[in-house]
Amino acid sequence: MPSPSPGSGASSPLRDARRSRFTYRQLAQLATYSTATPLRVVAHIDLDAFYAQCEMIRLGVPEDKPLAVQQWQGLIAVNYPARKWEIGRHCNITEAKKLCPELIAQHVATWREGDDKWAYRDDAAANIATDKVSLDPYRLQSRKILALVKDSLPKDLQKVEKASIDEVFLDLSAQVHSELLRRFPELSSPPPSGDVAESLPFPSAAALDWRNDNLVVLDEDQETLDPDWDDVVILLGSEIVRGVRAEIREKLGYTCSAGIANNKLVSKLGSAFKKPNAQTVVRSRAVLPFLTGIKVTKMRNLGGKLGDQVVSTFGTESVKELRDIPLDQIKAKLGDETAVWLYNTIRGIDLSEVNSRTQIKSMLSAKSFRPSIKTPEQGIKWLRIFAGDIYSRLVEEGILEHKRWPRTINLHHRHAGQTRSKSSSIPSGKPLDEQALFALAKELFYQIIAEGDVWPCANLSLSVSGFEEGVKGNMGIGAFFKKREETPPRRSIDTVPNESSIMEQQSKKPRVDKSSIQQFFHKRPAGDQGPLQVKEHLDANQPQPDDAKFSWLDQEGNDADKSSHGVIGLEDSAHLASLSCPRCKARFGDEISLQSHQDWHFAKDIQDSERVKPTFADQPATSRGHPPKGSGQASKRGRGGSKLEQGQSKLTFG
Ligand code: TTP
Ligand code: CA
Ligand code: CA
Repeated sequence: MPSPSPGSGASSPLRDARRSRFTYRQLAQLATYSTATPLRVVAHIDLDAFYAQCEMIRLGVPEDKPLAVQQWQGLIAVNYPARKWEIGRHCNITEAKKLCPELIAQHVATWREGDDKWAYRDDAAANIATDKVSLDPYRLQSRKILALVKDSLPKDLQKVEKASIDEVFLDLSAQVHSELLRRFPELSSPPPSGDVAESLPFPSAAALDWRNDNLVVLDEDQETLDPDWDDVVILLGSEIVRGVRAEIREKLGYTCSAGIANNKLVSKLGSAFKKPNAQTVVRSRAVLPFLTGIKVTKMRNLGGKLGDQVVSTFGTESVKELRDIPLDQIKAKLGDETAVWLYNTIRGIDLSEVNSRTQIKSMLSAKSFRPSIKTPEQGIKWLRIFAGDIYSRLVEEGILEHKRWPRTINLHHRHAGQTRSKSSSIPSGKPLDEQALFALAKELFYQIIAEGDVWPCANLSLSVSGFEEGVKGNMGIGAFFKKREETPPRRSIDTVPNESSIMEQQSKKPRVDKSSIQQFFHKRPAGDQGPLQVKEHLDANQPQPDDAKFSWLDQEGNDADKSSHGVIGLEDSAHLASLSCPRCKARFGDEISLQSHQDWHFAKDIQDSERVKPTFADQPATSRGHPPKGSGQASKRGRGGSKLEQGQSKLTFG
């Protein structure tokens, strides 16, 4: 970490008669990543136009050239040069090319029915019926970036949470604590009174050098307050983040944006505040003014139904106005738990932990068919691809080293708006490879077919779940198999996903205020089949998945309804007006693009809501907030890791 410039940085202690607002205890808590200390430092890093940067780096495209990543006729990522031409995710490819004829449009890589590996194909856009999007290239880059972030932080003082394919949270508290004691040795002495509740001496640094950080500007009277330790720690955090970003840039070529604050909620809003290639520091004194400028519906978990309900109930989107409403009044409308959570959120209070042990809990590979498929042979071809896709991610999860192992395999089949599902235990005692997965999938498929009335089929999804930890320490492979054999395998359990099965899974959760939370959780609009399937894979009891939900992005929608949607012509402005995302109001040129985008929100919701849960559960009941589950649109497409380090995953077709 660079040292601060003499005289202007966070250094040069001189005793000051004043006392800090912070105590010795709060300082000490930094070293243990306590969420209770107001001095904690959390950063959120988000890659700029991520898929677009991946393609630019892969193709060696100069940085100033406009480039977009195409999925069928839509765009899923647009680089910043192209954004200058007013190209965005709302554009379809024709519209984008009209706006900027020089636009480089790179279609995402795809698997193709009957082919044994994913590839970048010139004709992918025209082959929605036979191709399935592969996000493996982006997962690979994502992993490289994550590994570099971890490498650039001290091994024993890091807490890194992968928050999505292109985001991480860092809890920098322990590293900052250590750096603080190094630069301000007087802080190492015990409190003179021996009482850890004693206030710290006031920091001597009168002015902090924020370099080119984007600082949230405050009223003059707040700015004239001398910096206290909360300002000093966040400056140290910001220096660390600058270093991490520089590493990513130098070693891998990517630019990213970051937010630094004292919790996840505010750091995430901070990283989005200024893009690209910028970092925004939100000091604790700036939190309230910072949030005042943000609409409540832009806040985490408030992008969906819950946010809409808040706006309609209280008649405002303004965080500032919502803050004027007394807690009791919010409780009366939203129930105690949601009210407390909302009350805290609009004040920038978030005690959720940065969780470095997030684990994938299910993996899913799926395809919606447009047109629907009509024969078992067609289905089998896709099952092969799914088995290969899932297996490569299992390898990444450490299945070859027996680190983690799924216990259940599940196949969903959609016909005439109805989803059928079969699952079975994955037999123990022999290695689980791609062929074994394929064989299990076929078995389930034949069981479904045997029930009759299954064609045409609009969607197939294969998933594995129920991960177990494998061998630890010196246990040999024999011990591993023995252990597994002790558990009798479950076979062929019929499960028809429906609201009740979802409720069952939900009901395993620690009890929460049903009236308030669950109503935001499951229901999607009638007739929308997608989420039902998705929720089938939702197990709120499990630890948070990794970027699993991003698999949702490669499902080409997974919505049977889509097979009937045509792409809507640009000139059809009446349709266009209706093709806007109800969440973020982004507009789309066709329904498939809109659906892909909504799927993305959907996946993010689950991810966000799952991530906040453990901390809420840890809190005392009285102060417990809650993650308003998915804001009514939650779903999860299980999927997770990704594939082998080098190149492409090979599928052996037999
Ligand atoms: P984002 O981080 O939301 O966006 P971005 O990285 O493209 O751009 P920004 O600079 O504003 O952060 O999403 C990360 C990747 O996820 C994005 O590059 C492509 C993918 N994605 C989709 O596939 N569909 C979507 O609707 C969205 C929002 C993202
Ligand atoms: Ca991004
Ligand atoms: Ca992101």
